Amino acid sequence: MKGFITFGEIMLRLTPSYKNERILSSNQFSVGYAGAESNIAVSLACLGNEVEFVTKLPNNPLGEAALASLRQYGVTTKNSLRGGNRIGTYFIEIGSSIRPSRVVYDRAGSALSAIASGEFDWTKILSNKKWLHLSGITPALSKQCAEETILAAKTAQDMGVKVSFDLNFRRSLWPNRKSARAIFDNIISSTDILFANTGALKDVYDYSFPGKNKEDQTMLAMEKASTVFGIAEMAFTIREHQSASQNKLCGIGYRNGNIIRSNTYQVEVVDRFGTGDAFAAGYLHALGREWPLKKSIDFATAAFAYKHTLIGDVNTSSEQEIEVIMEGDLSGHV
Ligand code: KDG
Repeated sequence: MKGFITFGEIMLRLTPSYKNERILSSNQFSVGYAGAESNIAVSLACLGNEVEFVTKLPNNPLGEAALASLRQYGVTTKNSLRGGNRIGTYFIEIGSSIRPSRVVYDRAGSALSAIASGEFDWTKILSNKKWLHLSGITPALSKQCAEETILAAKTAQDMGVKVSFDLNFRRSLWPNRKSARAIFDNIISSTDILFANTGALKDVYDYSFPGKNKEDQTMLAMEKASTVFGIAEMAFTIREHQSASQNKLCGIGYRNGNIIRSNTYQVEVVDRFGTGDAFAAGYLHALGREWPLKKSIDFATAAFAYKHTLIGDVNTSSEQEIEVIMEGDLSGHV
């Protein structure tokens, strides 16, 4: 068995073409195609892995362009469906100093959100695959997307395909936290590796984690998650805002009760979108390579840091490029 599969929505990403311009006043937008799970697929492909992305896109040039944007990096899409009315779209306004970044979704009724039961044959799609990656965004898109995400996870588990799940809680996509919780619990029961951060766990599960710094809080969160969910492997990110454009980053890895902190990076934030995806892809790549926990979490965090410096959602760095910046540990506490 080999190769990764990711399942989710890839969208048309529109960003004002001029730096610091607002969505409201922009009359020129830069085009990209992205989505949490497709970002991970591209990143895994750039790191040298075999990876397939599964989705549904309209049978029009926008759907074609979205798939082509993945194929250019070597991501295969043979089980992706064509049809439905429209591609999901989102607009991003990159923030600066006192003005936060902003996302406007225009994705209701997208081809993926409107899928019907039975459109994806998960047993066929997952045959001969080693890993399935899912995120908390896809089940938020519609009732059928939630059922499909749960079915994909359960089928993978039954077939011996490892499942990774990134909590990726997007508040604006859910009616309330309770509905997210019920579905996440279901997916997590089939999950081998969990990606998250303390903020997401607090938001969804209302947990609080005392601790003198973010590292202590994250370690407590991981211990709690391992007890509550029975998960043996997790990788969480930690971010400290030093200023609007300077962040200090690290990651914590948890494997069978062992917890390890990664190297620390200070980055100038060019574009924060997709940084968690770069982290998850880095960690999955490390798992595929069977690296020890310390090297795995260091690599994932270096990929996380690298993505902050790139415009767009996708981390296109190679294994060698990430290894070069792994030398840059600041060794401070976050
Ligand atoms: O993780 C980055 C994603 O948030 C971005 O690519 C858009 O998939 C997206 C979403 O639904 O927010």
